[in-house]
Amino acid sequence: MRIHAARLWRHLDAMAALTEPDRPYTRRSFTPRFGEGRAWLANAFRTAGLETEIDAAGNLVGRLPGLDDGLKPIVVGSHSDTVPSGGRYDGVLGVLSALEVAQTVQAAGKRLRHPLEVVDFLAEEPSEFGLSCIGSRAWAGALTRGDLERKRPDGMTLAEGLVSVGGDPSRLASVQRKPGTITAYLEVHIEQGRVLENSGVPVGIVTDIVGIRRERWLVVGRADHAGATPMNLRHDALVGAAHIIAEASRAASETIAATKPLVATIGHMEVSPNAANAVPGSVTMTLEVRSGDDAAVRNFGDMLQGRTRDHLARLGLDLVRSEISHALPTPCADVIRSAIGEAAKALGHSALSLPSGAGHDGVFVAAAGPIGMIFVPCRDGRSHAPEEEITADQAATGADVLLAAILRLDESL
Ligand code: HGY
Ligand code: MN
Ligand code: MN
Repeated sequence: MRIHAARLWRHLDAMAALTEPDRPYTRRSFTPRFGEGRAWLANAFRTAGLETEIDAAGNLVGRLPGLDDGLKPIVVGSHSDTVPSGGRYDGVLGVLSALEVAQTVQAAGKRLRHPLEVVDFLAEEPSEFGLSCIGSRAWAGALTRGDLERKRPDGMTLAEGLVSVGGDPSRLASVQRKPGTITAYLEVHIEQGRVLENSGVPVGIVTDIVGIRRERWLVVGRADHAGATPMNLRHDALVGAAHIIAEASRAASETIAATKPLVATIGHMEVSPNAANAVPGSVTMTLEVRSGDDAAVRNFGDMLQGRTRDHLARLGLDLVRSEISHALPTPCADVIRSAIGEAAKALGHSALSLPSGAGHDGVFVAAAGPIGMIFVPCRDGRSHAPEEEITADQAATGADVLLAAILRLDESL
């Protein structure tokens, strides 16, 4: 049994067309464009014969019953939201590969032993509410009351956001997937790095998913007139922020040769009053730290604050830090990694094992059962950019390996 490569590629093109026209490819969660993508997916799920609903956490879930509905479901999926001006394949390749598997099984007249669930998880990318993996976080029972009260810039709360996409914040407990309630979770994703492409290997077997910590850093100085304020009397928050950013990069670069290197990024910043003729009075930025070493991730902020404290004091600046989110490094299950390796081999593809430097919904789905991920190469390792590119063959390989791995796990678990 093989997937229908042309249909998968056609579906990828159809979803790529559903983007903010001036910023391909942008389908930000909780926006009308995202809603268009959801409508397309829900229709495709139903057309494929999946019993389809939006769960209380805003996830789109399509179900195929199994021969033995007493068995826990095999879950496959990813996310259809994007970062701004992001990629054409990040996330949506996994959702459409999962749909393709369901369509292929249906067309073959085969009924799996296990129920099969095809899922588009809500808001895997950091949303305007400042939180990522919203739908899968709810499955892990980790979406807190405080999270639901988070507001995005226009004042909408996350609770209201969930309702806007068809969820129901009052029923989140009903979607929690307790430990042992899924047989396996598998996700196809582009590597978003260069290892597979540089190795000339078409299939990646993910060993573990990196841990990610995000903190809000507020640098407080004093807004002043940019012309009338002498340099020695300024408390310029952006000068302090620049020092923090440079020091974060230096400190993270020192770990490059570590067994589990750490990366640090400050990719989001708001300057106030953000005027050419005003000395910046405050800067709010997001410090993001990732590593397979959770202790290093947890300690980085304190270390960085220590390294910059004197410099900020000399500038007369204060610093206010707060945690946004902290996700643990998550191992992929050996049983699923083996099934992926056997599937690739049976299909005549070479495969290599590698960690994921990107975060994924599997980090939260792992609370319910064993997870695994299949990577396919992307050109020059580019992602989170419009240049993200894969070939139809690479897309088909990922979906074929997903199908073959599911058939193995369906028999063996
Ligand atoms: O940020 C990530 O690692 C993922 O692409 N959301
Ligand atoms: Mn992404
Ligand atoms: Mn992704």
